[in-house]
Amino acid sequence: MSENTFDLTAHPHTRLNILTGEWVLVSPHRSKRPWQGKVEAPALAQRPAYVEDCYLCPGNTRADGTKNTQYDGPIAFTNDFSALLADTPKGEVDEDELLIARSQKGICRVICFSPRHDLTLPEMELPDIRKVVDLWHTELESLAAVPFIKYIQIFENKGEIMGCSNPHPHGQIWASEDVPMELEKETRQQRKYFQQHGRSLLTAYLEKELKQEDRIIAENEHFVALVPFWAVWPYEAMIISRRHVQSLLQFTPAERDGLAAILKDLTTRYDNLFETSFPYSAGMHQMPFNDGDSHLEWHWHMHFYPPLLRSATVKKFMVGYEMLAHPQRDITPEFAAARLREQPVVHYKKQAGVPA
Ligand code: H2U
Ligand code: ZN
Repeated sequence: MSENTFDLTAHPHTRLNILTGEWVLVSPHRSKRPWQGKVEAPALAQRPAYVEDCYLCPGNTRADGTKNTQYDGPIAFTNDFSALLADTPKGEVDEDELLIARSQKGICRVICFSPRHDLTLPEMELPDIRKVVDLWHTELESLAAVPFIKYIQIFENKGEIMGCSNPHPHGQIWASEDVPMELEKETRQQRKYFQQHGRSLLTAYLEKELKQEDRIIAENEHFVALVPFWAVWPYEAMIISRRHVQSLLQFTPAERDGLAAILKDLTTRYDNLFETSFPYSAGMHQMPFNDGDSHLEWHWHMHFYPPLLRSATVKKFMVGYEMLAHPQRDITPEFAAARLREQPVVHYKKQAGVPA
């Protein structure tokens, strides 16, 4: 190929995130820099299945004095240190359009994925991950029944590096009175596309990705895991439902099984990549609730934002140009997808014979 022919695999370029309308700078030529790969021993140490002073283990006392039940599947409870509260008084501040604030009501929940302190999603058995999907469904349903709740964010911070406070496998749900910024952006972009083309943005995008194949990580009958064309984090991924549904509440039992399976598949590949418990922030995006709109433009999906770049300890920093201008990446999304695609779907600890 001539030096002057624009090539996505060789020349610096920007890519558009069609879900947010934001751009990322891709510098593929920089990943050709020589790098003496840091090889680390795989993290094989098992944590104990129960820890006496863990706030989340069954039967233990939480930070606020509440005693956990002897639970044997996933459980949810109201966050003892909720960032949003249901009884916040209504109010607004607007000082000459310069100092603007408004009150925000909400509900925060914590979900323990398993009674076992030592398991993470990829190490859990499929039927147990399916129970987490079912609990997300139950929680979503009951929070959506609260009239003042407009958006329900289900997410997981995994790993110390992501600020996760406790290794016991858990996630969170924050439900708020307003639709948060990321969701405002995604609603705007999806609505524009749906109005212009009469089908969901992610239906069309998924069709293109399945045809091109080079950013696909894994797929099953109901879901596809891929590295989005506009990924910012080195191994960023999305799970997209093949069916255009607005929320998790619309998934059939077979789709719930499919979601559990693709979650196990993707998170196992992540752990296998650097033979470590792969840290990330992940969460699902779906329609806002209780705003009188059926949000047909919305297409359910999950985002995974992992910080690791080259090994279990070398992470990407979002600094400098990225804080001041816009995000940048070196390895291409296509390279990242190929690395994840080639990973085995059996967890590396299982391969090494570490007892579960
Ligand atoms: P993170 O690990 O993502 O920080 O989530 C843990 C949440 O669990 C955190 O929001 C809550 C914290 O407030 N928590 C309780 O509600 N009770 C406890 O006893 C410990 C932690
Ligand atoms: Zn999204």
